Amino acid sequence: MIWQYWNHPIETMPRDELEKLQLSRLKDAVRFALRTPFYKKRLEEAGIKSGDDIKTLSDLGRVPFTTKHDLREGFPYGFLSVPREDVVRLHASSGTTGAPTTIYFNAADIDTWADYVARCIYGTGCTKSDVFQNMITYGLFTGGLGFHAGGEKVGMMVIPSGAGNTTRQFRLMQDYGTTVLHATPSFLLHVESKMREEGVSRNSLKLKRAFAGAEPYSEDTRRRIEELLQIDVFNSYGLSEMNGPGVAFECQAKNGLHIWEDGYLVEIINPETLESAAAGETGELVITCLCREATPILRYRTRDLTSLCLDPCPCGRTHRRLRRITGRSDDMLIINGVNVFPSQIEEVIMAMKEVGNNYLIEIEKEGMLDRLTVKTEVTPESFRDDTRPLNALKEKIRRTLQASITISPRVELHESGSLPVSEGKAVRVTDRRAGD
Ligand code: DLL
Repeated sequence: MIWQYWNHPIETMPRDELEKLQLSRLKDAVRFALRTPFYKKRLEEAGIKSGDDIKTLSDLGRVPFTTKHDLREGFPYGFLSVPREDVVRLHASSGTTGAPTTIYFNAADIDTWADYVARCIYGTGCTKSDVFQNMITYGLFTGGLGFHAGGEKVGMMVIPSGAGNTTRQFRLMQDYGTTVLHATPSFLLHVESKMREEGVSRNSLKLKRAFAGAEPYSEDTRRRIEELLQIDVFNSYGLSEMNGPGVAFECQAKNGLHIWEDGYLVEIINPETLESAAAGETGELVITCLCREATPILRYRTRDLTSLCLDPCPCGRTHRRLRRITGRSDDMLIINGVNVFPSQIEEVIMAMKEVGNNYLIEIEKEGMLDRLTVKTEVTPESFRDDTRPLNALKEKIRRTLQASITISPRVELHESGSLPVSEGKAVRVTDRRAGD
Protein backbone atom coordinates (compact mmCIF):
# COMPACT_ATOMS: atom_id res chain seq x y z
CA MET A 1 0.00 0.00 0.00
CA ILE A 2 1.31 3.47 -0.87
CA TRP A 3 -0.09 5.83 1.74
CA GLN A 4 -0.82 9.32 0.58
CA TYR A 5 -0.59 12.27 3.01
CA TRP A 6 -1.90 15.77 2.34
CA ASN A 7 0.11 17.24 5.22
CA HIS A 8 2.70 14.67 6.27
CA PRO A 9 4.26 16.60 9.20
CA ILE A 10 0.87 17.27 10.79
CA GLU A 11 -0.73 13.90 10.04
CA THR A 12 2.19 11.92 11.46
CA MET A 13 3.21 14.38 14.19
CA PRO A 14 4.49 12.66 17.35
CA ARG A 15 1.83 12.73 20.09
CA ASP A 16 3.79 14.98 22.46
CA GLU A 17 4.21 17.62 19.74
CA LEU A 18 0.58 17.24 18.73
CA GLU A 19 -0.48 17.87 22.31
CA LYS A 20 1.68 21.01 22.50
CA LEU A 21 0.02 22.27 19.35
CA GLN A 22 -3.41 21.45 20.78
CA LEU A 23 -2.64 23.36 23.97
CA SER A 24 -1.61 26.51 22.14
CA ARG A 25 -4.68 26.28 19.87
CA LEU A 26 -6.94 25.63 22.86
CA LYS A 27 -5.70 28.83 24.50
CA ASP A 28 -6.51 30.69 21.28
CA ALA A 29 -9.94 29.08 21.09
CA VAL A 30 -10.65 30.22 24.65
CA ARG A 31 -9.46 33.74 23.76
CA PHE A 32 -11.86 33.85 20.84
CA ALA A 33 -14.62 32.35 22.98
CA LEU A 34 -14.20 35.06 25.61
CA ARG A 35 -15.15 37.60 22.93
CA THR A 36 -18.62 36.06 22.55
CA PRO A 37 -21.51 37.06 24.83
CA PHE A 38 -22.34 33.40 25.56
CA TYR A 39 -18.87 32.16 26.57
CA LYS A 40 -17.81 35.37 28.31
CA LYS A 41 -20.47 34.69 30.94
CA ARG A 42 -20.02 30.90 31.01
CA LEU A 43 -16.23 30.92 31.19
CA GLU A 44 -15.99 33.72 33.74
CA GLU A 45 -18.42 31.81 35.97
CA ALA A 46 -16.00 28.87 35.71
CA GLY A 47 -13.09 31.15 36.71
CA ILE A 48 -11.56 31.34 33.24
CA LYS A 49 -10.89 34.97 32.39
CA SER A 50 -8.18 34.63 29.75
CA GLY A 51 -6.62 32.07 27.44
CA ASP A 52 -3.68 31.88 29.84
CA ASP A 53 -5.93 30.42 32.54
CA ILE A 54 -5.66 27.23 30.48
CA LYS A 55 -2.26 25.85 31.46
CA THR A 56 -2.57 22.20 30.46
CA LEU A 57 -4.93 20.21 28.25
CA SER A 58 -6.55 18.78 31.37
CA ASP A 59 -7.74 22.31 32.25
CA LEU A 60 -10.32 21.74 29.53
CA GLY A 61 -12.24 19.87 32.23
CA ARG A 62 -12.96 23.25 33.87
CA VAL A 63 -14.82 24.42 30.77
CA PRO A 64 -18.58 23.70 30.87
CA PHE A 65 -20.12 21.57 28.09
CA THR A 66 -21.96 23.27 25.24
CA THR A 67 -25.18 21.75 23.91
CA LYS A 68 -27.36 22.24 20.85
CA HIS A 69 -29.82 23.93 23.19
CA ASP A 70 -27.14 26.52 24.09
CA LEU A 71 -26.45 27.20 20.42
CA ARG A 72 -30.16 27.80 19.82
CA GLU A 73 -30.41 30.06 22.85
CA GLY A 74 -27.51 32.07 21.45
CA PHE A 75 -29.28 32.57 18.11
CA PRO A 76 -28.50 34.58 16.06
CA TYR A 77 -25.19 36.19 17.13
CA GLY A 78 -24.50 34.96 20.68
CA PHE A 79 -21.55 32.82 19.52
CA LEU A 80 -19.99 35.26 17.07
CA SER A 81 -16.45 36.26 18.09
CA VAL A 82 -15.39 38.51 15.21
CA PRO A 83 -16.94 41.72 13.81
CA ARG A 84 -19.94 40.89 11.61
CA GLU A 85 -18.16 42.55 8.68
CA ASP A 86 -15.42 39.89 8.82
CA VAL A 87 -17.89 37.05 8.32
CA VAL A 88 -17.89 35.77 4.75
CA ARG A 89 -20.34 32.87 5.04
CA LEU A 90 -22.77 31.08 7.29
CA HIS A 91 -24.14 27.56 7.37
CA ALA A 92 -27.20 26.61 9.35
CA SER A 93 -29.07 23.48 10.23
CA SER A 94 -32.73 23.91 10.91
CA GLY A 95 -33.54 20.69 12.72
CA THR A 96 -37.22 20.09 13.28
CA THR A 97 -37.95 22.55 16.07
CA GLY A 98 -36.57 25.80 17.44
CA ALA A 99 -34.12 28.35 16.12
CA PRO A 100 -31.55 27.16 13.59
CA THR A 101 -28.00 26.42 14.71
CA THR A 102 -25.91 28.92 12.81
CA ILE A 103 -22.15 28.76 12.29
CA TYR A 104 -20.28 31.79 10.93
CA PHE A 105 -16.98 31.64 9.07
CA ASN A 106 -14.40 34.31 8.32
CA ALA A 107 -12.19 33.96 5.22
CA ALA A 108 -9.45 32.12 7.15
CA ASP A 109 -12.02 29.67 8.59
CA ILE A 110 -13.30 28.78 5.13
CA ASP A 111 -9.78 28.11 3.90
CA THR A 112 -8.86 26.03 6.96
CA TRP A 113 -12.03 23.94 6.65
CA ALA A 114 -11.33 23.25 2.95
CA ASP A 115 -7.85 22.11 3.93
CA TYR A 116 -9.20 19.55 6.42
CA VAL A 117 -11.60 18.19 3.80
CA ALA A 118 -8.75 18.02 1.26
CA ARG A 119 -6.71 16.08 3.83
CA CYS A 120 -9.53 13.53 4.09
CA ILE A 121 -10.02 13.20 0.34
CA TYR A 122 -6.31 12.94 -0.49
CA GLY A 123 -5.80 10.31 2.22
CA THR A 124 -8.12 7.94 0.35
CA GLY A 125 -5.81 7.98 -2.68
CA CYS A 126 -7.51 10.66 -4.81
CA THR A 127 -5.41 12.97 -6.96
CA LYS A 128 -5.92 15.79 -9.43
CA SER A 129 -6.57 13.25 -12.16
CA ASP A 130 -9.89 12.35 -10.50
CA VAL A 131 -13.32 13.57 -11.54
CA PHE A 132 -15.45 14.16 -8.47
CA GLN A 133 -19.25 14.17 -8.58
CA ASN A 134 -20.61 15.74 -5.41
CA MET A 135 -24.07 14.15 -5.18
CA ILE A 136 -25.06 15.79 -1.91
CA THR A 137 -27.25 18.76 -1.04
CA TYR A 138 -25.70 22.19 -1.54
CA GLY A 139 -26.99 25.25 0.31
CA LEU A 140 -27.19 25.78 4.05
CA PHE A 141 -26.20 22.13 4.58
CA THR A 142 -22.42 21.85 4.87
CA GLY A 143 -21.98 18.66 2.84
CA GLY A 144 -22.20 20.30 -0.60
CA LEU A 145 -19.93 23.34 -0.31
CA GLY A 146 -17.63 21.62 2.22
CA PHE A 147 -16.70 18.76 -0.11
CA HIS A 148 -16.77 21.05 -3.12
CA ALA A 149 -14.01 23.24 -1.69
CA GLY A 150 -12.00 20.24 -0.44
CA GLY A 151 -12.22 18.55 -3.84
CA GLU A 152 -11.04 21.69 -5.61
CA LYS A 153 -8.13 22.06 -3.19
CA VAL A 154 -6.98 18.53 -4.07
CA GLY A 155 -7.21 19.64 -7.69
CA MET A 156 -9.89 17.19 -8.76
CA MET A 157 -12.40 18.28 -11.36
CA VAL A 158 -15.52 18.87 -9.29
CA ILE A 159 -19.02 18.35 -10.72
CA PRO A 160 -21.42 20.16 -8.39
CA SER A 161 -24.35 17.91 -9.27
CA GLY A 162 -26.07 18.08 -5.88
CA ALA A 163 -28.39 15.34 -4.69
CA GLY A 164 -31.34 13.73 -6.47
CA ASN A 165 -32.27 13.08 -10.11
CA THR A 166 -30.45 9.81 -10.70
CA THR A 167 -30.99 9.85 -14.48
CA ARG A 168 -29.11 13.13 -14.69
CA GLN A 169 -26.44 11.81 -12.31
CA PHE A 170 -25.79 8.81 -14.62
CA ARG A 171 -25.57 11.11 -17.59
CA LEU A 172 -22.96 13.28 -15.83
CA MET A 173 -20.98 10.21 -14.77
CA GLN A 174 -20.88 8.97 -18.36
CA ASP A 175 -20.28 12.33 -20.04
CA TYR A 176 -17.38 13.40 -17.83
CA GLY A 177 -15.92 10.06 -16.72
CA THR A 178 -16.62 10.48 -12.99
CA THR A 179 -14.23 8.47 -10.81
CA VAL A 180 -15.25 9.60 -7.31
CA LEU A 181 -18.67 10.08 -5.75
CA HIS A 182 -19.84 11.72 -2.57
CA ALA A 183 -23.31 11.03 -1.16
CA THR A 184 -25.18 9.74 1.83
CA PRO A 185 -25.00 5.93 2.01
CA SER A 186 -28.77 5.73 1.52
CA PHE A 187 -28.52 7.75 -1.70
CA LEU A 188 -25.67 5.54 -2.96
CA LEU A 189 -27.91 2.50 -2.45
CA HIS A 190 -30.70 4.28 -4.29
CA VAL A 191 -28.32 5.11 -7.15
CA GLU A 192 -27.45 1.45 -7.42
CA SER A 193 -31.12 0.37 -7.53
CA LYS A 194 -31.84 2.98 -10.20
CA MET A 195 -28.82 1.90 -12.21
CA ARG A 196 -30.28 -1.56 -12.52
CA GLU A 197 -33.77 -0.23 -13.19
CA GLU A 198 -32.56 2.10 -15.96
CA GLY A 199 -30.19 -0.48 -17.41
CA VAL A 200 -27.06 1.66 -16.93
CA SER A 201 -24.10 -0.63 -17.48
CA ARG A 202 -21.32 -0.53 -14.90
CA ASN A 203 -18.85 -0.77 -17.77
CA SER A 204 -20.03 2.60 -19.05
CA LEU A 205 -18.80 4.18 -15.79
CA LYS A 206 -15.28 4.84 -14.50
CA LEU A 207 -16.16 4.88 -10.80
CA LYS A 208 -13.42 3.96 -8.32
CA ARG A 209 -14.37 5.40 -4.94
CA ALA A 210 -17.15 6.97 -2.92
CA PHE A 211 -17.26 8.98 0.28
CA ALA A 212 -20.33 8.11 2.31
CA GLY A 213 -21.44 9.94 5.43
CA ALA A 214 -23.78 12.45 7.06
CA GLU A 215 -25.84 9.59 8.51
CA PRO A 216 -25.11 6.36 10.36
CA TYR A 217 -24.73 3.12 8.42
CA SER A 218 -23.47 -0.34 9.17
CA GLU A 219 -20.40 -2.19 7.94
CA ASP A 220 -22.76 -4.45 5.96
CA THR A 221 -24.21 -1.46 4.17
CA ARG A 222 -20.70 -0.33 3.25
CA ARG A 223 -19.88 -3.81 1.94
CA ARG A 224 -23.15 -3.90 -0.01
CA ILE A 225 -22.42 -0.57 -1.74
CA GLU A 226 -18.85 -1.66 -2.46
CA GLU A 227 -19.92 -4.96 -3.99
CA LEU A 228 -22.87 -3.68 -5.97
CA LEU A 229 -21.17 -0.58 -7.36
CA GLN A 230 -17.68 -2.14 -7.44
CA ILE A 231 -16.05 0.80 -5.70
CA ASP A 232 -14.14 1.55 -2.51
CA VAL A 233 -16.34 3.27 0.08
CA PHE A 234 -14.81 5.52 2.76
CA ASN A 235 -16.69 6.58 5.87
CA SER A 236 -16.87 10.34 6.34
CA TYR A 237 -17.94 11.96 9.60
CA GLY A 238 -18.64 15.55 10.48
CA LEU A 239 -21.21 17.90 11.91
CA SER A 240 -22.19 21.47 11.18
CA GLU A 241 -21.13 22.68 14.64
CA MET A 242 -17.58 21.53 13.77
CA ASN A 243 -17.66 23.16 10.29
CA GLY A 244 -19.31 20.17 8.58
CA PRO A 245 -17.53 17.30 6.82
CA GLY A 246 -13.78 16.93 7.36
CA VAL A 247 -13.80 16.14 11.08
CA ALA A 248 -13.01 12.42 10.87
CA PHE A 249 -12.41 10.19 7.86
CA GLU A 250 -11.18 6.76 6.97
CA CYS A 251 -7.77 6.37 5.39
CA GLN A 252 -6.96 3.56 2.97
CA ALA A 253 -6.80 1.08 5.87
CA LYS A 254 -10.61 1.59 6.26
CA ASN A 255 -10.51 0.64 9.89
CA GLY A 256 -11.81 3.54 11.95
CA LEU A 257 -11.97 7.25 11.17
CA HIS A 258 -8.95 9.46 11.92
CA ILE A 259 -10.22 12.47 13.82
CA TRP A 260 -7.98 15.43 13.00
CA GLU A 261 -6.73 16.21 16.45
CA ASP A 262 -4.84 19.35 15.47
CA GLY A 263 -8.26 20.89 14.74
CA TYR A 264 -10.68 18.94 16.92
CA LEU A 265 -10.04 18.09 20.55
CA VAL A 266 -11.85 14.88 21.32
CA GLU A 267 -13.31 13.44 24.53
CA ILE A 268 -15.59 10.46 25.04
CA ILE A 269 -17.91 10.77 28.02
CA ASN A 270 -20.56 8.71 29.71
CA PRO A 271 -23.73 10.60 28.68
CA GLU A 272 -25.41 9.87 32.02
CA THR A 273 -22.65 10.74 34.49
CA LEU A 274 -20.78 13.15 32.16
CA GLU A 275 -17.52 11.60 33.40
CA SER A 276 -14.80 10.55 30.93
CA ALA A 277 -15.33 7.06 29.56
CA ALA A 278 -12.58 4.50 30.16
CA ALA A 279 -10.08 4.07 27.30
CA GLY A 280 -11.71 2.32 24.36
CA GLU A 281 -15.19 2.36 25.95
CA THR A 282 -18.24 3.52 24.00
CA GLY A 283 -19.73 6.85 24.99
CA GLU A 284 -20.81 10.25 23.71
CA LEU A 285 -18.34 12.14 21.58
CA VAL A 286 -17.52 15.64 22.83
CA ILE A 287 -15.53 17.94 20.55
CA THR A 288 -13.78 21.27 21.05
CA CYS A 289 -13.17 23.15 17.82
CA LEU A 290 -9.55 24.33 17.57
CA CYS A 291 -9.69 25.47 13.97
CA ARG A 292 -12.26 28.22 13.65
CA GLU A 293 -12.12 31.85 14.73
CA ALA A 294 -15.54 33.32 13.96
CA THR A 295 -17.65 30.82 15.93
CA PRO A 296 -15.71 29.15 18.73
CA ILE A 297 -17.38 26.08 20.24
CA LEU A 298 -15.91 24.41 23.29
CA ARG A 299 -16.72 20.92 24.59
CA TYR A 300 -19.70 20.38 22.30
CA ARG A 301 -21.88 17.40 23.21
CA THR A 302 -22.45 15.80 19.81
CA ARG A 303 -24.85 13.08 21.12
CA ASP A 304 -23.03 10.71 18.76
CA LEU A 305 -22.07 7.35 20.25
CA THR A 306 -18.66 5.93 19.44
CA SER A 307 -15.36 4.84 20.97
CA LEU A 308 -11.68 5.38 20.21
CA CYS A 309 -9.59 2.64 18.60
CA LEU A 310 -6.59 1.97 20.82
CA ASP A 311 -4.29 0.23 18.34
CA PRO A 312 -2.09 2.24 15.99
CA CYS A 313 -3.13 2.55 12.35
CA PRO A 314 -0.88 0.92 9.74
CA CYS A 315 -0.96 4.17 7.74
CA GLY A 316 1.34 5.82 10.30
CA ARG A 317 -0.99 8.72 11.10
CA THR A 318 -0.83 9.60 14.78
CA HIS A 319 -4.31 11.10 14.99
CA ARG A 320 -6.57 8.66 16.82
CA ARG A 321 -9.45 6.87 15.14
CA LEU A 322 -13.14 6.82 15.99
CA ARG A 323 -15.03 3.59 15.51
CA ARG A 324 -18.02 3.77 13.16
CA ILE A 325 -20.72 5.93 14.80
CA THR A 326 -23.57 3.58 15.63
CA GLY A 327 -26.17 6.21 16.35
CA ARG A 328 -27.03 9.07 18.63
CA SER A 329 -27.89 8.91 22.28
CA ASP A 330 -31.16 10.63 21.36
CA ASP A 331 -32.21 8.23 18.59
CA MET A 332 -32.68 5.28 20.91
CA LEU A 333 -36.21 3.91 20.72
CA ILE A 334 -37.93 2.42 23.73
CA ILE A 335 -40.34 -0.22 22.48
CA ASN A 336 -42.40 -1.95 25.15
CA GLY A 337 -39.67 -1.02 27.59
CA VAL A 338 -36.84 -2.45 25.49
CA ASN A 339 -34.08 -0.15 24.24
CA VAL A 340 -33.55 -0.45 20.50
CA PHE A 341 -31.21 1.53 18.28
CA PRO A 342 -32.23 1.79 14.60
CA SER A 343 -28.65 0.75 13.77
CA GLN A 344 -29.29 -2.69 15.32
CA ILE A 345 -32.13 -3.24 12.87
CA GLU A 346 -30.05 -2.05 9.93
CA GLU A 347 -27.20 -4.36 10.89
CA VAL A 348 -29.48 -7.41 10.78
CA ILE A 349 -31.35 -6.72 7.59
CA MET A 350 -28.52 -5.34 5.46
CA ALA A 351 -26.54 -8.52 6.11
CA MET A 352 -29.22 -10.54 4.24
CA LYS A 353 -28.59 -10.83 0.53
CA GLU A 354 -32.30 -11.15 -0.37
CA VAL A 355 -33.01 -7.78 1.24
CA GLY A 356 -32.99 -4.80 -1.11
CA ASN A 357 -31.49 -1.35 -0.69
CA ASN A 358 -34.09 0.48 1.37
CA TYR A 359 -36.00 -0.06 4.60
CA LEU A 360 -38.24 1.81 7.03
CA ILE A 361 -39.05 1.40 10.70
CA GLU A 362 -42.49 2.25 12.09
CA ILE A 363 -43.73 2.20 15.65
CA GLU A 364 -47.34 2.65 16.68
CA LYS A 365 -49.65 1.91 19.58
CA GLU A 366 -51.80 -1.19 19.41
CA GLY A 367 -54.00 -1.17 22.47
CA MET A 368 -51.66 -0.77 25.43
CA LEU A 369 -48.64 -2.10 23.59
CA ASP A 370 -46.13 -0.72 21.12
CA ARG A 371 -46.02 -2.39 17.75
CA LEU A 372 -42.83 -2.35 15.68
CA THR A 373 -43.06 -2.79 11.91
CA VAL A 374 -40.01 -3.20 9.70
CA LYS A 375 -40.70 -2.56 6.02
CA THR A 376 -37.94 -3.67 3.74
CA GLU A 377 -37.39 -3.87 0.02
CA VAL A 378 -36.51 -7.19 -1.55
CA THR A 379 -34.05 -7.59 -4.43
CA PRO A 380 -35.69 -8.04 -7.85
CA GLU A 381 -34.29 -11.62 -7.98
CA SER A 382 -36.05 -12.54 -4.73
CA PHE A 383 -39.33 -10.80 -5.53
CA ARG A 384 -41.29 -13.56 -7.31
CA ASP A 385 -44.98 -14.24 -7.87
CA ASP A 386 -44.70 -17.36 -5.76
CA THR A 387 -45.43 -16.20 -2.21
CA ARG A 388 -43.94 -19.20 -0.39
CA PRO A 389 -40.28 -18.14 -0.56
CA LEU A 390 -41.33 -14.61 0.34
CA ASN A 391 -43.19 -15.81 3.41
CA ALA A 392 -40.16 -17.85 4.39
CA LEU A 393 -37.95 -14.77 3.99
CA LYS A 394 -40.35 -12.70 6.08
CA GLU A 395 -40.18 -15.26 8.84
CA LYS A 396 -36.39 -15.41 8.60
CA ILE A 397 -36.13 -11.63 8.97
CA ARG A 398 -38.57 -11.64 11.88
CA ARG A 399 -36.68 -14.38 13.72
CA THR A 400 -33.25 -12.87 13.15
CA LEU A 401 -34.45 -9.46 14.30
CA GLN A 402 -36.08 -10.96 17.37
CA ALA A 403 -32.83 -12.72 18.25
CA SER A 404 -30.99 -9.40 18.02
CA ILE A 405 -33.40 -6.89 19.60
CA THR A 406 -35.59 -9.31 21.64
CA ILE A 407 -38.77 -7.83 20.16
CA SER A 408 -40.75 -9.65 17.50
CA PRO A 409 -41.51 -7.12 14.76
CA ARG A 410 -44.13 -7.26 12.06
CA VAL A 411 -42.21 -7.56 8.77
CA GLU A 412 -43.45 -6.23 5.43
CA LEU A 413 -41.67 -6.96 2.16
CA HIS A 414 -41.78 -4.45 -0.66
CA GLU A 415 -40.69 -4.44 -4.27
CA SER A 416 -37.27 -2.93 -5.03
CA GLY A 417 -37.50 0.85 -5.49
CA SER A 418 -40.99 1.16 -4.00
CA LEU A 419 -40.24 2.61 -0.56
CA PRO A 420 -39.81 6.41 -0.40
CA VAL A 421 -36.25 7.78 -0.61
CA SER A 422 -35.12 11.14 0.73
CA GLU A 423 -32.48 13.05 -1.21
CA GLY A 424 -30.64 14.21 1.89
CA LYS A 425 -30.29 12.25 5.07
CA ALA A 426 -32.49 9.16 5.14
CA VAL A 427 -35.60 9.42 7.29
CA ARG A 428 -36.12 5.83 8.31
CA VAL A 429 -38.01 5.95 11.58
CA THR A 430 -41.66 6.98 11.97
CA ASP A 431 -42.87 6.95 15.54
CA ARG A 432 -46.63 7.35 15.65
CA ARG A 433 -46.99 6.80 19.39
CA ALA A 434 -46.70 10.44 20.42
CA GLY A 435 -49.92 11.98 21.63
CA ASP A 436 -51.63 8.66 22.19
O1 DLL B 1 -23.98 15.80 8.27
C1 DLL B 1 -21.95 17.05 7.94
C2 DLL B 1 -21.51 16.05 6.93
C3 DLL B 1 -21.74 16.28 5.60
C4 DLL B 1 -20.81 14.92 7.31
C5 DLL B 1 -21.32 15.37 4.65
C6 DLL B 1 -20.36 14.01 6.38
C7 DLL B 1 -20.63 14.22 5.04
P1 DLL B 1 -25.05 17.78 10.25
O2 DLL B 1 -26.16 17.94 9.28
O3 DLL B 1 -24.86 18.81 11.29
O4 DLL B 1 -23.68 17.71 9.48
O5 DLL B 1 -25.25 16.38 10.92
C8 DLL B 1 -24.29 15.88 11.82
O6 DLL B 1 -24.89 13.58 11.31
O7 DLL B 1 -23.78 14.51 14.58
C9 DLL B 1 -24.08 12.47 13.22
O8 DLL B 1 -25.19 12.22 14.06
C10 DLL B 1 -24.48 12.29 11.77
N1 DLL B 1 -23.35 11.82 10.96
C11 DLL B 1 -22.56 12.54 10.14
N2 DLL B 1 -21.65 11.73 9.55
C12 DLL B 1 -21.85 10.49 10.03
C13 DLL B 1 -21.24 9.21 9.82
C14 DLL B 1 -23.30 16.76 8.57
N3 DLL B 1 -20.23 9.02 8.98
C15 DLL B 1 -24.73 14.55 12.37
N4 DLL B 1 -21.72 8.15 10.53
C16 DLL B 1 -23.71 13.95 13.29
C17 DLL B 1 -22.74 8.30 11.40
C18 DLL B 1 -22.94 10.55 10.94
N5 DLL B 1 -23.37 9.47 11.61
